[in-house]
Amino acid sequence: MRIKVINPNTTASMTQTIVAAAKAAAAPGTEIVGATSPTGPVSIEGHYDEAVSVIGLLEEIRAGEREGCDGYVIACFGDPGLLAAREAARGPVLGIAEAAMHAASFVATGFSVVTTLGRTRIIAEHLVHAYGMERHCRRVRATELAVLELEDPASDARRKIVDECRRALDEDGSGAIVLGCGGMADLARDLTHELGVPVIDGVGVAVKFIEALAGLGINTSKRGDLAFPLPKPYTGMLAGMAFRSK
Ligand code: 5HY
Repeated sequence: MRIKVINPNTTASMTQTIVAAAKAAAAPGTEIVGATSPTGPVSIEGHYDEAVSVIGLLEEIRAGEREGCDGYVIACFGDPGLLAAREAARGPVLGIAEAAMHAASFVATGFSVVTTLGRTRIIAEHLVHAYGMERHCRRVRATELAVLELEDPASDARRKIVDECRRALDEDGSGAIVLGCGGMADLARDLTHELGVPVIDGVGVAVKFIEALAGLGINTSKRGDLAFPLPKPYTGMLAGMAFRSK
């Protein structure tokens, strides 16, 4: 099985962190193909960044269809372009927010999300509602760390994340933590041990969920809204994004 793990921001070093977590989770025989978006923002920290990042993401999905990929992981906590990616793909496509929230709901009656900047909190809160996780998500918390500070040793990121996780466990009545950024993927196992509760990274979970779905031959439905996009002319700088009939 070949699973493509796509980092929708353009920071290749963050893709390395994400791919390492995906490979650590993958079963023997599962090939992980890592990809960094070829165009767009170095980090996604708001609605505009997210909207622009979707083009590069869809380019990687379309390339994956040519490369014979069986499934896809969107490794950004806003799950940007998830439904558009499902239209373009035959196999299952999972966003790390959706995957992590569902996994958390299997192991705790309440979880908190710990994410980066406060301005992105609303994006995660919208996803909590979109995925029907209101009854499980106690709170979305921000560390006020910029996404790229996660890679900066001088930012003291790990301590700030641990402190926010502890506040979530003490104040929100949560039994699990969902890490709110692909760039935090390398922290899950370590923080689970340190905090004594499930600390969930959506990259690893999404890989396992796709192995389960694709392994059972469960692909994205091509009936209705997730059918392949209708072939039509596109004009201007995105003319090449037009779909041709299958
Ligand atoms: C992410 N941004 O996972 C999100 C995190 C966030 O570039 N990768 C990003 O802050 O929403």
